[in-house]
Parts: sequence; C-alpha cells; structure tokens
Amino acid sequence: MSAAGQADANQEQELTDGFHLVIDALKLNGIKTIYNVPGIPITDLGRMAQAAGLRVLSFRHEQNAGYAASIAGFLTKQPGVCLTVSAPGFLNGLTALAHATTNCFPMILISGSSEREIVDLQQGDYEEMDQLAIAKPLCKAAFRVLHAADIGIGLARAIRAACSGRPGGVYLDLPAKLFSQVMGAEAGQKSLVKVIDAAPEQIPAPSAVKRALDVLKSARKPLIILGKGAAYAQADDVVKSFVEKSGIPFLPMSMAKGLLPDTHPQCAGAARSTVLKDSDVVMLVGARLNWLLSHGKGKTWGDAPKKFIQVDIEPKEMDSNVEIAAPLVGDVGSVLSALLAGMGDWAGGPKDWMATVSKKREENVAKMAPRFMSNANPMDYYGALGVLRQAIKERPDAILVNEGANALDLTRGAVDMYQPRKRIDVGTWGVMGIGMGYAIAAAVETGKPVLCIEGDSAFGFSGMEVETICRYKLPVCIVILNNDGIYRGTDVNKSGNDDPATTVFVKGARYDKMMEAFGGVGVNATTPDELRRAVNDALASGKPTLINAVIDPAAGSESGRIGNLNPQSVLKKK
Ligand SMILES: Cc1ncc(C[n+]2csc(CCOP(=O)(O)OP(=O)(O)O)c2C)c(N)n1
Ligand SMILES: [Mg+2]
Repeated sequence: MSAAGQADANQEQELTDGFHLVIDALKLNGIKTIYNVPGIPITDLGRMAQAAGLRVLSFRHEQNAGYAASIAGFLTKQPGVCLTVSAPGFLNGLTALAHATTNCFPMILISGSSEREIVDLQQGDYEEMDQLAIAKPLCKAAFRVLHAADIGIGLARAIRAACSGRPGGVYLDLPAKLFSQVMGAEAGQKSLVKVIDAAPEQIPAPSAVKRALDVLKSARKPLIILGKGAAYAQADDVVKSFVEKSGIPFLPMSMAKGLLPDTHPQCAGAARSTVLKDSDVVMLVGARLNWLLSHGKGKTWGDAPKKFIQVDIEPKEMDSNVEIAAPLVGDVGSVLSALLAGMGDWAGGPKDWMATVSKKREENVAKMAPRFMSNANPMDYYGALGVLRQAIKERPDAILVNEGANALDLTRGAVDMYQPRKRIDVGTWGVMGIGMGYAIAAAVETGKPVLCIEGDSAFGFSGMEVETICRYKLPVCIVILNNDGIYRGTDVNKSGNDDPATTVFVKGARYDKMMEAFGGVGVNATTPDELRRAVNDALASGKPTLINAVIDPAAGSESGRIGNLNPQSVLKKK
C-alpha cells in the first residue's frame, strides 16, 4: 500500500459515525435487545447492531414490536427499545409507547425521521412528519438528536427519563442525516454517557411512615391491595415479609398475581367483593385508584367509611380520586422496608377479620371447583380453563400472557399464579393486541416457556407474529379460546341483509393452520383431554404451538365482566 493509501486507512479507522455511536451508546448502557421493523432510514442500524452483538428481533408490525419493548421494560426494569422507520412506522409504534406510559413501563421508541429542513417547511419529504411534536403528549419525555456528538447524552436522557421516578415511555427522534454524520472516534467514545443509578431509591419521610403505621394499627378490617407497581419493583422478599408480618388479607391486581401465591392463606383474590366492601383501612401498594378499582368509591366499596394509605413513587398520584389519609411517597421496596422496621413487635392483623375473609374465599373456591371439571361438549370456558390452570400449577415458572374479554376475565379468576411477574396482560387500558408482542419479549427476556391464553378476536390483533415466533424458534404455546367472535359467536344481523353481525367471525375458523403455515405445531382441540395433551406437549417440547380450542359460541357474555361500562341507548329502552 502506498504511503498516502496507508494514511487514508489510518484516518478511516479513527472515525466513527452516527450508526456506530447509537450502537455503542446502547451497549454501554446494558441494552441487549432491540425490537425492530426495518426500513429507511434504520435498516442498516438494525444490521449493524446485530453484527455488534445486540439481539435484534424483527417483527411484522411495529405495534407488536412496541408492545414487546414495553413488557421487556416491565419484566427487567431496563427500558425496552423499539426501533421503527419514519411516519407510518413511527405511528404504528406510538400506540405501544402511549401504552407503556399509561402502564408505567420503561420503554424507548427510537424512530428514524426525515430531513428536518424539508419537514419544517412542509415540502413533502419521503415519510414526512413532525414526529417529535406528535409523540410529546403521549409519552413521559421526547428528545431529538441532531448532532452525532449528542447521541450519547440523548440516549442517556432517554434512559433516565424512562426509568426514574414513575417509569414510562420515551420517544427518541433520530433524523436520517444523523446516522451518516462522521466524527473522530476518540471524541465519539468520550461523548458517550453511562447512566449511573437510573432509578434511584426514593426513601419515604419517617413522619409519613409513622402516620401510615398509626392508621394501619387503628384498623379493624384492613386490606392490602398489590398493584403491578409492586410487581415491577422487584422487591419480592420485602413485599412478602411485610404482608406476612402484617397478617392482613391482600388482594392482588391482575399483574400482581403471584407476587405472593394466589393460594397463600392471606390471599383475598377469591373474596374480592367482600374485602372491598367491608374493609375499613385500605393500603394501596403500587396500585392506582383508577377504573380498575372503581375510583375508590361507589357501590363496589360499600357504605362504611374507609381510610386509604397509598404507597406510590409519584406524589401526584395521591388524592387522585379520594382523600389519602396516609400518603407514602417512595419506591415500593424502600417504603415497605421502612414500614417493616417501624412495626416492632406487631401483633398481626385482626384475627376475626382474617377468618371472615378466609371463610368467604373458601366458599367461593369450593363453588368454582366443579366448573373446572366441566366436560361439556362443545367446551365451555371453564372446561378449558380447568386444564390451563392445572398446566400453570405444574409449570409455575411459565409466563402467562392473557387477552380477550371473557377469555381475559375468566382466565384471571381461574388460573392461580405462584411466582412474581408471571402474568402479563391487557393492563390499564384493557387493550387488545398485546398478545404476540408480549409473548415474544417474555420468551426472549426470561428464557421461560410462555403460555398465551387468547380470545379469538384478541389474537387477531397481533396474529401475524406467529411467523416471528416460528422464525426465532421461541417456546411459545398459544391457546385460542375460539368462540367464533367478540364476546360470543351467536349475534344476529338485524338488518335482514347477508352481512354477518358486527361481533361474529367465520364459524369454525382453524387458527391452528396459521401456525402450521410457518412450521410450528398446530392442534385443533375440541375436548379438555385434547387440550391437556396439546398444552403438555407444547410446554415440554418448547416448540412454537398454536392450539385452536373450540369453545361453545354461546358461552361468553357481553364485554366479559365489564359489560356495565357499555353505554345504553335510551331509544332501545323505550
Ligand atoms: C385496541 C382495542 N380495540 C378494541 C377493543 C374492544 N374489545 C374489547 S374485548 C375485544 C375482543 C373480545 O373478543 P375475544 O378476544 O374473542 O374474547 P371473548 O370474549 O370472545 O372470549 C374487543 C375487540 C379493545 N379493548 N382494544
Ligand atoms: Mg371470542
């Protein structure tokens, strides 16, 4: 090589660019996985990230990649990263970003974007859109990086915003031009920022701890409600010690199930209406008084006066719906540790109250037991769920993904959970479409088998990702509770024309064949026995499997357990 050629080569080695700085910044901060859909301008970023040792999983639709990133954040406490193209790809990912923010999951949506100069003059660039402005109201923070030298600080800001305090979704806008911007390799390296202690402990004030303990001591019928914030905290031992030392019945919200086993003697899951109505002091731990808890008032909560203690990392959460007698602002681990330290030789909860709750719970459990043995033909939900609850009992380490209406509500009640963060579902919005994204991220992030219990409608929102599941050979078993439609498959079109009713699907659809199309295992199960064999095989083999569980089309009810939220036509009632 000539001297001039050698000098050129040396100079090349000393340069870096936007592509490499993004990848280096992600790696420096411990990000290992990107949930991705390729295209201009981020195709090469995905390729290069894969070459650099990151796991880059390519999805069929950004919404599913986004939901995957959001639940990766929930499961790991590290921001899940979703990578998309500009305008339409960005918009497809945005629902998941908003979902992450609403559910308090740390996530970063990184989208490539078009040329700023053209976008701002609205001159019609390829996929033109002012993405930053659109993302802002839907996430916790939104940033744009214009200079390669700012990539390090930009990613650091995104990570800290996603993880600290109440976690949420963050948008990071990376214009196409940024990726090929060049700078000196050494200066580039120095520009990277490693985020130290992204989610610092937040210790509650001692006076707030004392106030809360005084309220708790005064209770005759106390109740602890564990929310998904308590599951997110990964303070499992502290939660367990606190609940057990308190001797107080606890009610787990959907994604907090398994934090303590649903079979724990203090679990009031099967006595929900009793404990909500009759309790006099309610301690919320990482649970918000939103619609899922009827805003802390009204019929569900009974007439007797109640006092609330609330543990939340977000001060603004206090008094959101009702007066909070004892606010405890801090992270769940720190707050419960402080309470434990202040409890001294705690006498335990009121025994007569615990006995009342236990009795109610045992009655309800006994009432349900025969239903799970149902051999009805066609299958009803309970017959199928009897099999699935046993499957989770035998594989308590498996992760359960759950969505649908009846398929959601009945599963939540039927399937006991035994370990923390094993149940992931529709969350705060009751959103359909999380299924396959959640399943993929759960398998990738935890290495555990995944069992998805899906309504046939719910599955349809992300069904194409079965190809992704097959492509990456993930240990995912999907059970579709197929009742031919939304809520039921029996609705009738009252117009007299030939269109089907608005809530019904093709009768006798064979979703199992979708899985076979991509080399996975498909099974059509018409009895609990067939379902049992197929689920056991899938969990044992780890092969991508889809079981079409044929359910009586008349079995469901409108909107599952939340039919009361449907507005009613005044005219219809006349
Ligand atoms: C994104 C989104 N779109 C629409 C809905 C309304 N929705 C609620 S449940 C549901 C599907 C219920 O049917 P299925 O999943 O088959 O469950 P089933 O009750 O039949 O068991 C729909 C469409 C929603 N929750 N989220
Ligand atoms: Mg259905």
